[in-house]
Amino acid sequence: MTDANQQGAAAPQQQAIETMQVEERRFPPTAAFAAQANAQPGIYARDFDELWATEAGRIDWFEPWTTLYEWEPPHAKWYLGGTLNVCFNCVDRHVEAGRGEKIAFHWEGEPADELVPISYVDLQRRVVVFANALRKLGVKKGTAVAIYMGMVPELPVAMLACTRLGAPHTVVFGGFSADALSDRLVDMGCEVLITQDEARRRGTTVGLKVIVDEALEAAPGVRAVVVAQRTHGPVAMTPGRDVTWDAACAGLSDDPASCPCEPMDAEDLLFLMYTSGTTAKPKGIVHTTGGYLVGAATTHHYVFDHKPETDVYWCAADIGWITGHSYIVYGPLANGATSVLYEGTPDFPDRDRWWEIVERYGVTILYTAPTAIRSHMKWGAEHAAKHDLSSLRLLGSVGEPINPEAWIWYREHIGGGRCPIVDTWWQTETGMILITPLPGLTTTKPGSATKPFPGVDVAVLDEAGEEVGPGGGGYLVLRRPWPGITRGIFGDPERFRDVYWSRFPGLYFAGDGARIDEDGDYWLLGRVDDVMNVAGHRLSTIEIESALVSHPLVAEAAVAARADALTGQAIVAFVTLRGTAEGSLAMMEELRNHVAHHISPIAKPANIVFTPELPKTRSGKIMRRLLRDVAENRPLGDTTTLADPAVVGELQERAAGENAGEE
Ligand code: 7RM
Repeated sequence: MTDANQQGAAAPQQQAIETMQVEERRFPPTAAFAAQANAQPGIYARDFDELWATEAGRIDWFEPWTTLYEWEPPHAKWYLGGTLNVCFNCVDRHVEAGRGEKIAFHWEGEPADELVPISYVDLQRRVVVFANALRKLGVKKGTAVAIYMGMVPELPVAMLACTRLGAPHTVVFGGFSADALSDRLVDMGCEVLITQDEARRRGTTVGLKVIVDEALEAAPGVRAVVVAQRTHGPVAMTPGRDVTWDAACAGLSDDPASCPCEPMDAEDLLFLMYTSGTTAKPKGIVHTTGGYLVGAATTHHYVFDHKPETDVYWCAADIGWITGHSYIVYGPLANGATSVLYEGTPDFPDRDRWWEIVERYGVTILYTAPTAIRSHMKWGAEHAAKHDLSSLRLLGSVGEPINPEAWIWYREHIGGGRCPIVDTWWQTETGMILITPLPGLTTTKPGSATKPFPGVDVAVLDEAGEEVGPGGGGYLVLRRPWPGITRGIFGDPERFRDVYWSRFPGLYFAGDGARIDEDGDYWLLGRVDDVMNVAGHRLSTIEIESALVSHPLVAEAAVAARADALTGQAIVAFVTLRGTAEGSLAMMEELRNHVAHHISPIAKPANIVFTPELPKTRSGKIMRRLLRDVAENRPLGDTTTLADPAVVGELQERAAGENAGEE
């Protein structure tokens, strides 16, 4: 604490966010990968208009577009005048081209004996029947539909059936609370809800329909509920409103001609994806049809170096997150991919489940989140070592900055030291990957998302809106539109301007901090709301967390600030240890010194709370806002989107204990 104070008094800094981490490891592409890569030299030099006009050719248009884009910040439109159908592009055209027998999804249930290969023609039949069922329920172009399911085959089928009819959907994470669900149903004006009886989770079942029934008390606009029977568990059915999936589909045609793909305008609403703000009501992020699909398909092709004939691709995210929309469903299917779709958790029945899956299908491309990688690190490399992972040729990361230690572990223990890693930065609002290595071209650095995707114009600005030079930290902005950019917040244009466009007028402000290094590579520093101010130094969370994670006994760490009389704010670290290691005062001292040595005494946590789990969202992001509340002994804000709400209660107790110990 005194170190920080002295340093702060001696050297107040001008930077918007200070950076201290030095990472010198470099991983250039191999010649063999480069030779076969989808991204070839010259791609970064492509003209913006040429690039997005040419890439639009990946998609089949019913009517060709006439204007590439229109841009009047904050409003963007792409491929004006074009008409298309997303389901046609993701399903029908592959069948028509003779690729109907190709596997679209290797679906695998949580019970390991449920393996269902779904070919493109199977997918088409399922989608057509279900679209016919929705039509019978009165769904047509423009009808808002909600989907509240786990990772069952019916989930992508329901999404594609909606897009076939031109009905916009919102997918709500299976397991969100009744309140979270009803807020979204009401905000979008949903008339129909598609769900399942129960979801399977870690060997037990979680009732979804029972949550739906509670949610619908507050969402009277929903007039029909379709219930897929995943477990055939007992559920209450409301006559006149609820119908099982099978009953809704009974006797209906699976002939594509019986339910043609609705031609949609490029700018018609495709879906809403709600993101929870801190306390305010969730924002319905709008995505439209043409630009979104071009953006998802193009980035999926180049970033994952995807080869439809030979790759087995696995994005191990949940479809209820934007990552699942763009990189399990729409991007990969538009590109005719063969994917793995897995229902369960990584540690059920055992901690090698994922590696068993990689071996079973010969997965070549794996895309996951740092939180999952850190869990596997915590469990130990021996689980991966039991399986043949030699099919893997490319690894991806998304969702949070990846700690360099986790990046190296992923490369060594999962990628066998031979696979390029793409650390992909993007958001619900961006719809598609925007900052990423291109495998075969980019020299990667652990912890850096490296370069903007071709055609994407990114900058890092200081408080005053000036560009910061190499090495400086600041605010990440986008200066030009891209096809997948959100068209707004559903029903709330003012909030849209306010949240994203008012900090730097005319520029899209992502809410993230970033630094650019001497090579022009980007290092994401986390949400600017999480930046801490210690004795006049503005510190990002990631570097301190990564310093902690680089200690051999630390599995995972998150830092937050609490008020401090001397330094303004003081850092509190929440640390999960590996294996059987125990927290102690000696351990705390060791970790504080470790941070001091690895980055700077300024960054030394004032205290450390040891905890078996950190509070995370369903998509695995650490909720530092809640940690701030815990560190400050404040009542907790909204916890409804937590993966496991019990975690914070326990944390509060531990933090109270630690604080008492300090005094
Ligand atoms: C795709 C997704 C968006 C926020 C974003 C960042 C963080 C995502 C990375 C990352 C550093 C990454 N959509 N984020 N990817 N930070 N490096 N590769 O996560 O809407 O759920 O979240 O996630 O803070 O603003 S999201």
